[in-house]
Amino acid sequence: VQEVLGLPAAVRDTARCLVMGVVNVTPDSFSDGGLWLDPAAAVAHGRALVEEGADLLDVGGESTRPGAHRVDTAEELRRVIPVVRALATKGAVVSIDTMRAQVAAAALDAGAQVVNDVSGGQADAGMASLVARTGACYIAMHWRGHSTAMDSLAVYEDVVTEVRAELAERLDALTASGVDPRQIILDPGLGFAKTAEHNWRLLGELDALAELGRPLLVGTSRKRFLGSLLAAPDGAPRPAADRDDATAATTALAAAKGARAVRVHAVRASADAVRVVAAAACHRPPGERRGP
Ligand code: PMM
Repeated sequence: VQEVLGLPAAVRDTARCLVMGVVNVTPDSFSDGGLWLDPAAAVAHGRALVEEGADLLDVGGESTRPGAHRVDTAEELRRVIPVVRALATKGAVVSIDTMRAQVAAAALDAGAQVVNDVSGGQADAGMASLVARTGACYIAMHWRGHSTAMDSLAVYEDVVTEVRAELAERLDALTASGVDPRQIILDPGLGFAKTAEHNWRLLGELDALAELGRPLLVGTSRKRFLGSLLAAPDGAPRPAADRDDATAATTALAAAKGARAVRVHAVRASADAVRVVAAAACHRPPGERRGP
């Protein structure tokens, strides 16, 4: 297992693909908006995800669905900090899904151990120095702009080459700001300035991104490309809440390609899938064992 600084030992030493369960404390996330806005409900949901096999929980207070408008910092803090504190106090490994250094700092103070920044440090100039100073594990996602603009930014000559180059630039910029590269997990950012075609290419060519030398986290859960794949005969996309079986299938694909972690809303099936992949990997003939 590639070393990741800032992760607690229990997670760091788990060799199989890790499962990150999503706790969205938002009124407007595309698949579960409004369900866990009440802090007590969010905390209960997080604990249920741990029971189902989540290795860590990703708490977010700002929706990043295409077209979403930003919430202000005070509101984001109000949503996430009590939930982070309660889950961390109960022993969960908590990741804070935020683009804001101020929110990340408050969450780390409240017990979070991972910062998941969908902007990879581009939305807030203070993020890299916070991560450098605290030594926290940092998930840097491929990102080309805020949700209001992202569909128009989904233009690539060759998506794998360009995402790889743009993630390499992020790695360099973060490292130049004092972040230890061993703190960083990279994420291709499926669905963020990506069409369905782009998402499938990236999922199929994770090995090209792994060449950057850092572990990868992949987020496919309930995303639009699964809705369109599974559309009804009349063309209506499969509703978000009915995309969990397909999500588990993508978890198996990502884990088999060596992803270090997946980020999912429905944990149980993906927790099973990563174990299936790990068992299959260790029963390959000697010499062929690699990956997860
Ligand atoms: N996707 C969403 C939110 N946060 N973070 C990472 N690192 N990777 C992702 O793919 C990702 C993310 C969007 O999904 P949501 O609205 O269901 O949380």
